[in-house]
Amino acid sequence: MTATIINGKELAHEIRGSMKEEVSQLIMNEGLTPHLTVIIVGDNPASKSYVRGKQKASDETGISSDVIELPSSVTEEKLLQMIQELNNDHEVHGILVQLPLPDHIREENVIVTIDPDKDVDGFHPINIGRMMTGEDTFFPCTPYGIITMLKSKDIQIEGKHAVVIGRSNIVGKPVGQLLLNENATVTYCHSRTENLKEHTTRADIVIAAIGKPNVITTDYVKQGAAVIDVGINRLEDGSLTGDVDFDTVKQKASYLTPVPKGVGPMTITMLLKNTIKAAKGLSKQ
Ligand code: L34
Repeated sequence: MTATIINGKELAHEIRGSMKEEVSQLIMNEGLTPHLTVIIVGDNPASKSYVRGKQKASDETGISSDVIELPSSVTEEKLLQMIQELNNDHEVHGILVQLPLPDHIREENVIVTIDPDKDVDGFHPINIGRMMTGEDTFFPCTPYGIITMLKSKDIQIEGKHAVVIGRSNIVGKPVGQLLLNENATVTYCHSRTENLKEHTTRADIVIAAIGKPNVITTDYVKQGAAVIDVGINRLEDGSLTGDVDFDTVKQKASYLTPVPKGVGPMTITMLLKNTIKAAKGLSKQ
């Protein structure tokens, strides 16, 4: 068996095409241009590249955006104050603070300062709570992109066993919750899990969000499983690779996502989707 490759870049383009339509309708009919403000602190090259991707994708779909670049020496107080100003700015619909932040800034303080109705990352505890209780809200972009990829191929989630490897607040935990909301049976595995293979080889759907290059080899995967690779590992030669050993797992899985051109472009697309939702007014949906 050779897996069907789910090309996130192509799917992202398709979805952005219909979003572009939706945005131009919003502009024409309601005079409303969705606006996203991204804050980036410091000069982490990977963060800069992702933020450029977000700007480019916003432009493509007619969403207006701006990026506030702050030096890594910025104080937490100053950053929180800037977020407050954006909360009060009626022209800003979505606010995103690119992570990771420098060590002297407490991420959790930043996240709770963003107005939940502008929290297009879906990281605010209020929005996480809404997601857990099954309400509509801003879903975290990477998990939302993963669910969208599975659905784009009509991969059955309901009743299936999904194994999530990784338990970060931005990927592992929320993707497990979204899979549960779709009626999957969910197992969370992580760095302290004993006998990892025993869990992953029982999975119909594997979500690999470990952060180590090519560690998920064929002996972790059941024949015919759908495998989603969330890893973005940069090798010494500058190339990107996922957590999954693509060339071998492709021979065993039914579906597989590549890196690059897999989950990454979908993360950005779901951010745009959330920004449109924010512009329309989350509570008015
Ligand atoms: N606040 N911080 C906040 N929100 C997020 O949603 C993110 N994330 C993660 C890191 N920090 C964040 C992103 O934007 C990861 N991430 C992200 C976004 C886009 C891509 C990868 C990660 C992406 O487009 N990847 C391309 C390759 C890009 C390259 O070559 O550098 C791909 O095809 O996978």
